This record gives sequence, C-alpha cells and structure tokens, in this order.
Amino acid sequence: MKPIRRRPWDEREDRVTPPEAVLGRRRFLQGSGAVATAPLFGWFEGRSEPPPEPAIAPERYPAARSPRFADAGRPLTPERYALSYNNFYEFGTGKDVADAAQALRLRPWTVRIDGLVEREIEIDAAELIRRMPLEERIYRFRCVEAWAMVVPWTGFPLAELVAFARPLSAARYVRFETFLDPDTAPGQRLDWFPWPYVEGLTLEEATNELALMATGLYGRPLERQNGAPLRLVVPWKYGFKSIKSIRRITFTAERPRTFWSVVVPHEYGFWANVNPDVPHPRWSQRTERLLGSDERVPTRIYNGYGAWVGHLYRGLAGEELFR
Ligand SMILES: Nc1nc2c(c(=O)[nH]1)N[C@H]1C(S)=C(S)[C@@H](COP(=O)(O)O)O[C@H]1N2
Ligand SMILES: [Mo]
Repeated sequence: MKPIRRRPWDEREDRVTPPEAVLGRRRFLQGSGAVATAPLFGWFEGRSEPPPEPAIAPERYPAARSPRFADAGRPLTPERYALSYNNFYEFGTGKDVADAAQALRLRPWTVRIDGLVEREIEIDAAELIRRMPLEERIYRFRCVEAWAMVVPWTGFPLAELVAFARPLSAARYVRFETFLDPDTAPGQRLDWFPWPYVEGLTLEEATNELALMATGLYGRPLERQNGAPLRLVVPWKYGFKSIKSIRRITFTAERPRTFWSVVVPHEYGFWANVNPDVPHPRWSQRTERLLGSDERVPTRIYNGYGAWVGHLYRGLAGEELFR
C-alpha cells in the first residue's frame, strides 16, 4: 500500500481563521446577515455547545456529474425533504432526527479498514475522501417503508475503496459499522438494539459499479442527518442497507450479522433487494410514495437497476433475495 501523502493544501480548512474572529462579532454579523446566520453562531451567545466544525474536504464540491447517472427518470426530490425526513435510529426512532444529529462530532473521524486485507489501516476520513475520485450521481432511493426519493449524491465507487483496501482472496463479504457513542447519540442508550449499526454486502455487490460511498448530497458535503462524513448508497436495495456515518470496514469470509436482521429476523434479511412482488409484513411493496409530492408510483424490481445488478443473483435461488 502506498504511504499516505500529506500535501500542502490538505490542511487548508483547518488553517482558515473563522471570519468572526478576524472581524469581531458585531461587524461579522452585520456583514453576513445576522438573522440568517444566527442559528449557526448561537454558540457565540455564551451557549455551551462547541463551535461549528469546518466541513470535510469542502474544496472537492461540487463534483462533476457522472454522465452515466445524470438522469434517474424522475424529478429530483426537493432538497429540504431529503435533509429533514430521515431514518437514523442513533438519534431517534422518528423522521425528525436532523436536529439531534447535529450533536455528531466529525473531527476527528477515522475509518478503520481491517479483517482479511493485506494490511489493516486506520485512515482519516478527510484524507480518504481526498484520495478518491469524487463524482455526482443521481439515484433513486427506496426505503422499505415505501417512501422514495431521487437525489444527487456525491461520492466515489465502493470498488475504489475495495481496491485501496486490498482484500485477501479469502474475503467474500464486506462488513460496515457505524460509530458507537451513546453520549452523543441518545438512540444508542436504547439497549434492546444491537449497537453499533452494522450492514454488509458480498464482495461482488461491493464492487458493482452502482455501489457508492457517498460523501456529499446536493453538491455539498453530507449533512450529519444523512450520514456524514461517509455512508454507503446501494440504490437497488432497501434503504436500511445504506449505512450511515461509517467508522469501520471489515473484509470477512462469513456473512455479517446485520443490524435489522438481528433486531427483527423475520422481517429483515441480508439481501434486501427491492421487489414489488415480495411484500414486507408491514408494508406492501407494490408502490412507493415520492418525498415532496406524495405521488405514488409503481415500484420496480431492483428499484429499476436490474440491468446493473440482476446477474449478481443468478444461481442464488435458494436465498431470500428480497427481504
Ligand atoms: N447508521 C445508520 N444508518 C442508516 C440508518 C440508521 O438508522 N442508522 N437508517 C437506514 C434507513 S432505514 C434508511 S431508509 C436510510 C435513510 O437515509 P436518509 O435519511 O439519508 O434518507 O438510512 C439508512 N442508514
Ligand atoms: Mo429505511
């Protein structure tokens, strides 16, 4: 593995002096529209929260849109829905978790790559993101609860990360693990859940062209509620496979035990490929509701991505591919 190079511009945002420190608070607020920026700078009013953190690798956004994924055949979901209607059980069981998720501290944030690899490493998330080829892709996204959205992710192919990790030939699966910090994430104090959140893919799935490590959304670094600083996006599978805020990636010979398949084994399996003909015990999968318009549209097998991934599942007829 190549040594991790530090280039002069890598620390750029860390060295930038916050403008309010230079100008003085009053002039800064006057000059920047105090009303609009007030929530961000609330800490300045003597509140106890730490100051806002600089974004991760902000100079890489917006990334060029991939011509192969420039059109998902449906209009984009208005940004405010994707940023305010979320599933992130670490911060609550409802959809309104965005405020609570702001407690997540993104610095330092390292990603450990371990298990069946040539050399285990721990790498700073910003450094990892800077080493990877970022692009923007518009994908359909389908939650098992039958809501759906169409959003422009920024990220890099998971296949690039697999190549970077150099798995050994015995590796068959990739296991992903989220952070564990009950002080920050109140949901993690609910101890009937098997924290931390874990997901997994086969190595063939992980190296499929569609599998994306997302680092941004709508042309900016990911917000915390969407899984900053990096999360998986596998658009042919139900949304719970797209694990947020990844801290550890492990290459294994055995199929990982995934979070929801441990919590409710008869409802959630390992594969979780989208299929309108296989209902979930609590949700028909025939149609889906588009965030924003609330329009209902027919669900498609593999969420319409069968041409990319259908071949992965030939010969796996004995598996429960759609749960
Ligand atoms: N760590 C973690 N990742 C997670 C979840 C979660 O609760 N915790 N929820 C999943 C589910 S069920 C969905 S539908 C998507 C939602 O992603 P979004 O909020 O960015 O739309 O995140 C997935 N990733
Ligand atoms: Mo979901």
